[in-house]
Amino acid sequence: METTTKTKSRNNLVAHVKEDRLWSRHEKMSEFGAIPKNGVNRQALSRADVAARKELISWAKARGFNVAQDKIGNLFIRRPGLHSSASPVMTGSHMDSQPCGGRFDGIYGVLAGLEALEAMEDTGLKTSRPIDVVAWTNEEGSRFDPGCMGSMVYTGSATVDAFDAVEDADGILFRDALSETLKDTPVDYTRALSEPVFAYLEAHIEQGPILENTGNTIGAVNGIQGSQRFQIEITGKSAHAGTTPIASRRDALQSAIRCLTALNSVMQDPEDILRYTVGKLEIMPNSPNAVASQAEFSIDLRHPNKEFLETKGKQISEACSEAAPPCEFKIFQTFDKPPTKFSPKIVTEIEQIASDLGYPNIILPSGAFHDAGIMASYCPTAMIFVPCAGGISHNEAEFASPTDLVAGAKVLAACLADLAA
Ligand code: HGY
Ligand code: MN
Ligand code: MN
Repeated sequence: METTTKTKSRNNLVAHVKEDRLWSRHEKMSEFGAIPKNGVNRQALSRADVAARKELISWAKARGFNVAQDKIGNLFIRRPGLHSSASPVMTGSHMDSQPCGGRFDGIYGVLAGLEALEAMEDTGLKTSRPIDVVAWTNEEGSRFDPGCMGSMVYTGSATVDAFDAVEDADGILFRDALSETLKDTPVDYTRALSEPVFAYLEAHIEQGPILENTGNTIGAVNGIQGSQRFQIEITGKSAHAGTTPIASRRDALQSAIRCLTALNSVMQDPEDILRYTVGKLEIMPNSPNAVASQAEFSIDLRHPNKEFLETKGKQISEACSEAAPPCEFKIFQTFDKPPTKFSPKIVTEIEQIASDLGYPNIILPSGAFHDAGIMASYCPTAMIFVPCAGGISHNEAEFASPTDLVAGAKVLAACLADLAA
């Protein structure tokens, strides 16, 4: 008898998760920071980010949910439970995007979470635990390095002022952009950092081709590969392009080229599992007739094996110490997240619910990092993936279908209801 009531209430809840409401919210959100070719540039704490936050708050308030913000700008939408003092079940993701980002990376997890809360309101579902939808500050780490600042500060793996002095390309300090955002975002109250969380669940597009290639709608994500990020600064001496002999130059650009050539051979992986990316390269004074005095480049390094990743990370300085002279170089490590394992119990629950709802599903690891990677050491955590076309992401062409998006939101809603029961 008990199971049929539970199944009935789950089917009723899932039936109230609405594809068109979820899709139209994605369309609205893609207006904030819209760029050509259907992309978004909604970088952390930008005006577009603040505008998107205000829109989200207006949707939450329209349903009578409470909205709070903590000191690092994480935004929380709360649906109360019968036991208001019980630690909440939390879901969400990030609203900030890459400079040439897509309309689904991050924002999907926030909107799927809101959709789940709306469906619970529509069915009058009572949960014993409160449920929070969170929008984490600066997951991407493209404007302000590193990523996952909001979740790292929330969980205590970074202090609230750890990133104050981080500057963006225009010299704006993170601390100043944050205080602007906190001032401009209308919330009901300020939430404390590091409040306990019963469980955390994040819905996200896969950002890879596995679900699409295997014909699966739902990915029960069991972990995230390890991820390290570095900033390398090479210092030479600016000089006149016409009068300075090559032999006496300290050319930071030529030194960077030697370092990058050396690093390309160090980072060779015949199995093509290591992910080594140099995405950013800045030259100063960047003038055609002045020898470069400074070259700065980023390194993004990822691998599922902790020891292999650490070994590769350590080889960066060896490669540069050989290649950089006669210029000096400095290496700053800005992010270091070993491989993450998610909660097997919640992963199984996601698989079970997806199968009950008739969605083909598989277990898979995540190649991309997420705030869930930070939350995994704070509370039982897992992720739900949905396919994205061609696995394309961090690109304006990123696309996920309304049917796949709502499938993930239905599984999420059912999972949240079970966890908060
Ligand atoms: O870079 C990442 O893995 C994430 O998409 N920000
Ligand atoms: Mn993301
Ligand atoms: Mn991303």
